[in-house]
Amino acid sequence: MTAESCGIGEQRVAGLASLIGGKARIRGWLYVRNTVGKLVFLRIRDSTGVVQVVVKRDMVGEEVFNQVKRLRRESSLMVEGLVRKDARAPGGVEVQAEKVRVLSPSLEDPPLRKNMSPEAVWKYRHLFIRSRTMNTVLKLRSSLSTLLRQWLLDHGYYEVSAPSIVTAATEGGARMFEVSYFGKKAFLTQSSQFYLEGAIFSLEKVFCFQPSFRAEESKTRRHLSEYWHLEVEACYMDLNQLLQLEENMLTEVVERFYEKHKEDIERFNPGFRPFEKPFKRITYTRAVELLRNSGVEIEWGRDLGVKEERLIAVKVGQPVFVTHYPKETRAFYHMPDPENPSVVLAADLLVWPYGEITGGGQRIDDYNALLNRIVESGYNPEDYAWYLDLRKYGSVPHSGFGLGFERLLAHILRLPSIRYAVPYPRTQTIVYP
Ligand code: NSS
Repeated sequence: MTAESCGIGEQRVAGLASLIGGKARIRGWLYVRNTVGKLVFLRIRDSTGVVQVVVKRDMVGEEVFNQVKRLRRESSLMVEGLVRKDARAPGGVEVQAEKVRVLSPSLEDPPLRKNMSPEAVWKYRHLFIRSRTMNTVLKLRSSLSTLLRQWLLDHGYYEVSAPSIVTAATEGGARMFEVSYFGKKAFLTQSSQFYLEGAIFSLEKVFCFQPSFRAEESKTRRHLSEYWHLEVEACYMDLNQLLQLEENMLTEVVERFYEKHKEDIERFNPGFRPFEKPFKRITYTRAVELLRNSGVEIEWGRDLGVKEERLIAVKVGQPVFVTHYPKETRAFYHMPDPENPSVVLAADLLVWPYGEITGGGQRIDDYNALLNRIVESGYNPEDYAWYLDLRKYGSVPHSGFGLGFERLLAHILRLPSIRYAVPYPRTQTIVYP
């Protein structure tokens, strides 16, 4: 019998408040069970919320009542009944069950508790994502990625796909996962940038949103071995225009995201305010001065670590672009500043406490200049022959950036680690489930 044929519309929990006095059928999972005398109170969750269901023996019959009384958490079930107003129940409504069907009883009590150890949280991640907290995080994640995509599509960018299995490093070879590829050595991609650079010569403005892989041996709260990377690349764009693009995209998307999910966001991060334009800007050289004035010992030429990035975000205000990094701290493809070739036209966007959430810059667009940098950086130009081709056939000035999607989400929600911003994290210690 379908829901329609018995005259009862199938409902989601969140929609029950509009059905008070009427009948509904819901399907979901048992969240909490309480027996009080001849009544069993079930809290049932679906993707939209939690509702209380009252089961009475004389309404559902002896057999079903006894089955429900013993039901373990996470059993899946279907309930039909009358929707009643009840100010004490979650969501302000209660369902008085007339019919209960257990779709599949849990075979054991699930290993989910309120205060689980971090080890257990990751070991049972496949079950833990059923929690109300993770349900909200995953919904917000889906919404934020949609808004970012939509913004880029609305601004004339095409989404392209890039391979995950590649033959060369973009960000330094030591941090690559090696794969055996039909007897040859290949790697999981660190960034799709080079493939996007290839695509601009066809589409001019492109982006991709897909995983990047980093074999970094770091157990910090801001590193994943596999993270979702939003990368954007466009023709005829210089560093200033790139920063403008990042600023516009992030302020508009985050504002829209905040408006749409204010209540949820504030529950995670009561102090959150959307980004405001213009973002602060500071050169690397000025940042070093500022750090030194704050008592940090740092040599000019050394890359900034997370502690330094945080301090800059606090001192200058956030978000802040740090620009014009020393050439040696950045990958070979960055364009040297014509006015001071010891620094490159690159910029990282820093926030507190995660530090860098985007990294990007203007690319070297001259064939010989790129070839020289590849050699100077100790790479084999043959490994980059196709990338060099992009400078051989109709090169144009161009720029792009990459955004660590989990870092942005974790920043907005103030999650304790970016691991919580992804359903199934991959880190140095987590590769299961
Ligand atoms: O290494 S990046 O700084 N830059 C690139 O990969 C460029 N090829 C991107 C481009 O211009 N198309 O990484 C970009 C961002 C960085 O700012 C972080 O927010 C994020 O990617 N990122 C990470 N997120 C999570 N975990 C790890 N390990 C990680 N590494 C970088």
